[in-house]
Amino acid sequence: MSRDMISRDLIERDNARALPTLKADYEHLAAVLSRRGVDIEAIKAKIAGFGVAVPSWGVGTGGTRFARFPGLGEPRHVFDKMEDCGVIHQLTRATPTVSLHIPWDKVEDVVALKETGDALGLGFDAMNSNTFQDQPGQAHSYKFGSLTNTSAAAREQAIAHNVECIEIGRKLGSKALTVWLGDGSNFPGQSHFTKAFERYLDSMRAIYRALPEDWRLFSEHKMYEPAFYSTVVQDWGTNYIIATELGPKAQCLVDLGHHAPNTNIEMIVARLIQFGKLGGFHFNDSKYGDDDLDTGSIDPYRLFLVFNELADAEMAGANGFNPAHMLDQSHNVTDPIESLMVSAMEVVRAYAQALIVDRTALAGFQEGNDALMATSTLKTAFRTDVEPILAMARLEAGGAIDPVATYRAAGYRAKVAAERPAVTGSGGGIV
Ligand SMILES: [Mn+2]
Repeated sequence: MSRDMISRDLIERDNARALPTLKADYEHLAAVLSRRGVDIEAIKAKIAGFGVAVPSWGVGTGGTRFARFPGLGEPRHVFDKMEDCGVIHQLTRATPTVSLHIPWDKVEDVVALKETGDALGLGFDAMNSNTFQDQPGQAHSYKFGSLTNTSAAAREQAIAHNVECIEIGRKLGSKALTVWLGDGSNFPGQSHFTKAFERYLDSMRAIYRALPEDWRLFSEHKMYEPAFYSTVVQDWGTNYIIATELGPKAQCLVDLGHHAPNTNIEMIVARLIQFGKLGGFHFNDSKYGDDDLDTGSIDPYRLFLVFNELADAEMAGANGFNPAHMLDQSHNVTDPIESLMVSAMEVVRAYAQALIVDRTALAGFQEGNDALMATSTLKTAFRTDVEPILAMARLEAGGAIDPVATYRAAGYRAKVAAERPAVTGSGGGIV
């Protein structure tokens, strides 16, 4: 039995109040789906088995390059972050793992961290390394790059840091390392594209060699920022080359915000699936750039279209298909716990909508070149309000029918605000 962050009595009281309406909605949706040949219980079972990882850095308030406006009761260290993640999972039952960031989450006692996760019912998803900023006292600066730095000593230091992340992750039960770096250039001519990429590949080969047998190495591409002229791992093409060059344990990580506006991300996802190189996701949403807004808050249809590809691959039994699902967001104007709960539910919602797409009909319309009916088939699924499935799955797993309402009723933020004095530099960040 997991340690409760929110009173079980409160959850049960709130749920009891909401249950009659949920039951009626669920029965209605069951009838609607049944007419389409969809078994609601089968969809609910898949939803119950689905999880998305919470990024440890997401439970602190983020910021922009202009300012950061701290929230109340922000986590002071990784143990506080784990408790906030425990709240999210207890209420949504959709976030069974946490994705840690080193060194922001580095602790002396890794065993205690593992035990905290166990007590809260939380596992550890991919480890994230950080060579995009200098740490106090480090010998070599990353101002001009890390894994691609022209200095061999700086590159060695960056490699050693990634290997350390693997070692910490092993003790926690993680099975993957995500590498994102800001290496690139701000001026034409500043960096030799080919030499920089050769250095990158050599560094990543050294990290790959340190991977345990059952681990995966995710490389994450990003078009620009912090480098504004060129970025070494700038797009999925370069990312695919990396994963192919390194070997079978290397796969590509797709952060939805790391593309040019209007990029057809779902098509990138399909390509990576086809060639066994889709490692996983950082979910978020954006209007202009790497905005790190809440998942599904701007373009929920795009999120659905991404999941349409994922559900298609899952049902087709695509070779090597096992993507990691993680959130990667920065919360500036909301309570991060509320944003992460809502975002996790948006991810699950997109998955549920994708599961009810009539794939037999869609395939027929595609073969027959019936564009209108093909796209209508997707829209029919997208327009379906699947909330009763999500809510019933949460309820049956011990979560809240309405997680935000129950969270607010619990007064958790006020409670931790009293316990946690405001601190700066707790590692809330934008990655
Ligand atoms: Mn990311």
